[in-house]
Amino acid sequence: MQTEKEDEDDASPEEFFGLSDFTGSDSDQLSFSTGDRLLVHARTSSEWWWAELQGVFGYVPASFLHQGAEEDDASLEDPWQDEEYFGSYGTLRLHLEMLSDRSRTEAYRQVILNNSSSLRDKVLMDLGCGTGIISLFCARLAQPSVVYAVEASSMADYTRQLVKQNGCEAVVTVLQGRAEELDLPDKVDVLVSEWMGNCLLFEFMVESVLLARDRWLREGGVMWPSSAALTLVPCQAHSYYAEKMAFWERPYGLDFTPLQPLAQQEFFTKPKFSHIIQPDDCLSAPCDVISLDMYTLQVKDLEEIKGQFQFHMEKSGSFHGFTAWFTVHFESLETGGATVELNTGPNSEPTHWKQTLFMLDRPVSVRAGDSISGTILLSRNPVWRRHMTVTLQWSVNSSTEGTDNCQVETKSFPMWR
Ligand code: 6LC
Repeated sequence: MQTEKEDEDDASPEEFFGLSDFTGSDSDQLSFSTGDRLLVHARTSSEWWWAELQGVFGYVPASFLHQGAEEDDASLEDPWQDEEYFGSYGTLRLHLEMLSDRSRTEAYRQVILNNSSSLRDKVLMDLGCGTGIISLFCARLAQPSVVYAVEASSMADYTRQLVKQNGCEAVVTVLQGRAEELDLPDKVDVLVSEWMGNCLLFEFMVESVLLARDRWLREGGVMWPSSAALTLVPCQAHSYYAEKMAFWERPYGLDFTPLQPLAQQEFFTKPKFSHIIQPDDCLSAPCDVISLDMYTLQVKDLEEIKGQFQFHMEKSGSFHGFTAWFTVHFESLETGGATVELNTGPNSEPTHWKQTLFMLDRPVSVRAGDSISGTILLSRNPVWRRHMTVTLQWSVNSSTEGTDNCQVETKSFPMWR
């Protein structure tokens, strides 16, 4: 054992290369460019390593580095993981989940129905049409001249059959392929898509939508959804905490607390998808932290999206973490028509997205009147383009104790790499 430890300490630094440019945000961090050769002296944590670049030392984000100048795993594998991604949409499981989600599917149906007269003779694109439900709603509930139903997965074969089976083949044209490689005879008047992932952006299908907008939406055309927002709330999560963390305190009358650091690492490092937050577990009113305008949003804006929050506790309780969800809006094309909203939050019908829970390492007691302020940062993974890291930074300001106790905490949650 002793010799192994010594070997580790004496280990010479490992050579890594910059995968993309990184600009350090403080003097402890080392800035570098794509292709720079760095020497990693210590893998301090799973995310931050202590490294050297031309004699200068600092922390670097592990996800921005790769070993071996050319043959890195991302270049062997596709950074979009399209084979796996479109492979999974080639089976029924996800389509069943999406179609069974009534709030989601009904929201799109309502949009078409509310705008049916404005859609008359229009050219539409349904990007990522899956089984073609939105395109079929368009053909059945309105009279567009054509609907281009674009689908990259092998489901497109079946979608074509479904279009025929439902007598919509004169209007709906199914195009199998990636929207990025599409060729159309004309631009479209309306670009409709259901692109939202967990925590709004996960999967980054939104990039395909933005590229299609820039290439295929005519001047003055319509985007559905037209805008999107990410909402956050500080919350309690007693039962999840009890199930994954408090459990180790006294199972079968024994003390298993030495496993708690492991539990924290295993259960609280990544966010919990598919959380259902009870309105009662919200400690304050929620706050929109990020708003996206689907007309002006640019692909490059997706690399880093920042938001701010300030919450005022409405009740006392245990602050276990933050819960996030999103809302999208569909503008009306009819004069005086109402906007349609698809809200995936705790006060709306549950959807297949449910909510996303970000657990703190340890709960903090808060009292009514306290406030929690801070920032959220969504950083897209520089390599794995469908993934991102959510970094939360916050401080709790007590209403009863002095103002000198507001320590700033920070935690980064990879989703998934
Ligand atoms: C819905 C995703 C659907 O859109 C799924 O059927 C997938 O194969 C398709 N899709 C995704 N990206 C593209 C693209 N670039 N070109 C063509 N089809 C695409 C995702 N919905 C939720 N996550 N809810």
